[in-house]
Amino acid sequence: MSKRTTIFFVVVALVAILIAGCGGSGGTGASSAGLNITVTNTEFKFDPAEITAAPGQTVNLTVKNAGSIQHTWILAAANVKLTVDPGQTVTKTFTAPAAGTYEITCDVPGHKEAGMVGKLTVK
Ligand SMILES: [Cu+2]
Repeated sequence: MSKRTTIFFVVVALVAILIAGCGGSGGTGASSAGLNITVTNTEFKFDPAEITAAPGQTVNLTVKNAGSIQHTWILAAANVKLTVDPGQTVTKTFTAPAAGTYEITCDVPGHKEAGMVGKLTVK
């Protein structure tokens, strides 16, 4: 490989890195972009149990109940309470609160104790 060819490939690689870098920062920097999250409830857990959002970000939440009894998905910090019957899917759009860590629970008696606890991390 000649010296000139080598320089050409180094320049191409650098441009590729720059383009990739711009795309990445554009995606994470836009906190106003909606975040789509789908959670599946079963006995007795949320999947995923832990979700992450940016402060003030619009969150389009979908909660499915794949279990055999009723469950809820509660994020008190954002005033969200979804009650989902078995086989049902419920959606809700809410605004992520300020930076912090918030608890998500199912308030059907005994479920939280059985492990229906999740976490929203806002950062
Ligand atoms: Cu439950």
